[in-house]
This record gives sequence, structure tokens and C-alpha cells, in this order.
Amino acid sequence: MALRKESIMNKCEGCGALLQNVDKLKEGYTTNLDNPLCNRCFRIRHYNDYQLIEKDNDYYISILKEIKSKNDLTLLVVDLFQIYDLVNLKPYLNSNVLLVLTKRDLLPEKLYEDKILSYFDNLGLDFLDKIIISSKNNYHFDELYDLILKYKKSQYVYVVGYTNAGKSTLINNFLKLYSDNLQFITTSNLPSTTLNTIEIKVNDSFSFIDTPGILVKNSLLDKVNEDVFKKIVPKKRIKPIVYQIKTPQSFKIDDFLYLKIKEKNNIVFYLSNNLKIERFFKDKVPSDLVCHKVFVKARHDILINGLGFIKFMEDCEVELFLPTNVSYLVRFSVI
Ligand SMILES: Nc1nc2c(ncn2[C@@H]2O[C@H](COP(=O)(O)OP(=O)(O)OP(=O)(O)O)[C@@H](O)[C@H]2O)c(=O)[nH]1
Ligand SMILES: [Mg+2]
Repeated sequence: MALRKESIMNKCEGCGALLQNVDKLKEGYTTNLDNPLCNRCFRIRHYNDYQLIEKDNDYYISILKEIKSKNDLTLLVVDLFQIYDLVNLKPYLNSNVLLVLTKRDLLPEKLYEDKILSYFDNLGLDFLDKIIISSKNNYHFDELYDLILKYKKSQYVYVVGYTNAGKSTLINNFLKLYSDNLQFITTSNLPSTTLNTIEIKVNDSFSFIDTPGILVKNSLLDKVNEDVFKKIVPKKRIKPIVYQIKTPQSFKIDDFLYLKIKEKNNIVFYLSNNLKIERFFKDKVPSDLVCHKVFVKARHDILINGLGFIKFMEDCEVELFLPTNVSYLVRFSVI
């Protein structure tokens, strides 16, 4: 795979797939090979009609390995609202990685940004620098631009990360703010939008190379249909929902989360505003969910992969019921 030769290959400008006019169901299909976009990108952009094209993680890893060998500046884009297994990426990252934590606009305005940054310091990964941004409201974009100029090794800056993190949106926003280039990359709220590397010139200082996102393992988002997916992924700033707990009780969200709390506590849900939380004072444990007994310290959160997080004000042991193979982690609270 030649990462820097895309301008002379016939690639879709929106997703990077090689254009072809043979198989309608395969990536890069177009009726006219002179079109700049494949049919799939055209339909995402104009009809919001998304066609899922699945690849396996070996494909993404092979792209990461090739990027590592270049030793150029790499932006590792991380959605602040999701849990990613960043430690597992360590073997595939070079020593020129800038950590870009994005979607700040979704989290409450009051937040200890330093605490978030220190959480990522403790993962055992070496970053040149770290920055919290939002592509939605240009938050810290000038600062990110300066960091790129400071750390870039050549004219190429690679953008990597898990699927849906916001890599292509970040690049499009850069083009809007700092470039005359009118091109833009296809984005969507569903996974695996970018299918191959895309080289895109920002200005004479540098070009970005966008990459397809790595698939997220053990996420609730893999276990639900498209309608529920859209409900779970937040689009607007999350409104925290607080519950005072004085007697044993349980909480249920749709058919994918059930939480049992026995002791006094105050808890806060940070989830998409489109989800409804039901409270019960009698047990109604769903039989198809897996029970995890979780000890949570005061002012810690349980983060549920793909869903969001729940803050606990007091020490407690809770029973958390989730679908099979959905992971969670406990982390000190940053809000
Ligand atoms: N609220 C908010 N949404 C964002 C932000 N950045 C990206 N998004 C949304 O996140 C979703 C995924 O964005 P993409 O740019 O397509 O993500 P990607 O990392 O390129 O995904 P792949 O191409 O699948 O690897 C889209 O719905 C974007 O609108 C942000 O800063 N804030
Ligand atoms: Mg993309």
C-alpha cells in the first residue's frame, strides 16, 4: 500500500476507496469513473443514506504499521466520550504522536480538563503533547494548529484513531479555517465511514493524511441496531441527570443497562439526552444481561463502553448488568 501516492490513483475524494464500476455492493462503486465521489459517499452526503462496509482490524493495523515506519507527526484522535483501548495501540505508534481529545462540546462546560489530561498521562503512552478540542465550535483549533507547526517532521501529518472519533471532521474543520482547499472528506455518525487513506493539502505548510478508523471492541454500539445507535451517540451537550438514593433501588435504560444500588448515594448519569432512564424500587433484573459486581470509590465514574458514564459521590458496591461482551471501566471523576 503506497500511502503517499493517492493523488495519482483514482480514489474517491470522500472516503479514499479505489473507484470501480463493477460491483455495486463493494466499496468505491460508481457508474462513472470520472466522478470524484463513489456512490456510497454521494448517498451519505445527499440522502444521509449510509451503507456499512466492514473490514477486519488487520487492515487498519497494516495502515498503522506503515505510518509508524514513516516517523512523521501523527495525531491520535480520541473521542472524549468513549472508552478506547489506547494501550493496545502502543506497538503501532511512533514516538511523534500528538494526542487530540475531541468532542469537548458534548461534555458539561464545567470540567477539570487537567484531570482528563492527567488520566491520559497515566496510560504508559508517550505523547509529544496533548490537547482537548472541539470541531463543532473550533475550541482550541488555533492552539492545535500551532502544535502541528511545532512538531511536524515533514509536509505530512497523519490522523489516526478509532472509528467515529472525529478524524475526518477535524480535517474538514482545518480546511475551513486555514485553507483555500474546497475539498472535504465524507463524515457520518455511523462507524467505518473513511475506507482508505486520503491525502488532503491544507496549505503550503502541510497536508493531512486521513485514515480509516480502527474498529472498537466490546462496545455497546456494536450490539444495537442503527436506530438505537443514533439514540445512544450524543449530538448535543449532555445534560447530567442526578438521583439521590436513600433506599435500595434500580435503574434501567432501554434493554441494555440495569443498575442495582443498595446503599445511600448520590449518582449522576452522563448519557445522550435522547435516552430515558427508568427507576424501580422493586427488582426487575432482565435475564439476558450479564451481571458485574463493581466496587466504586467516592467521586469515581463507571464508564460503559459506547454509552457514557455514571458518577458516584460515595463509596459503594453496585450490580451493573450489561449485554455480553460490553466492557466498562472505573475512573476518577473529571466533572
Ligand atoms: N459534537 C461533536 N461531534 C463531532 C465532533 N467531531 C466529530 N463529530 C461527529 O462524530 C461523528 C464521526 O465523525 P467522523 O469525522 O466521520 O469520524 P471518523 O473518525 O473520521 O470516523 P471513521 O471515518 O469511521 O474512522 C460525526 O457524526 C461527526 O459530526 C465534535 O468535535 N463534536
Ligand atoms: Mg473518517
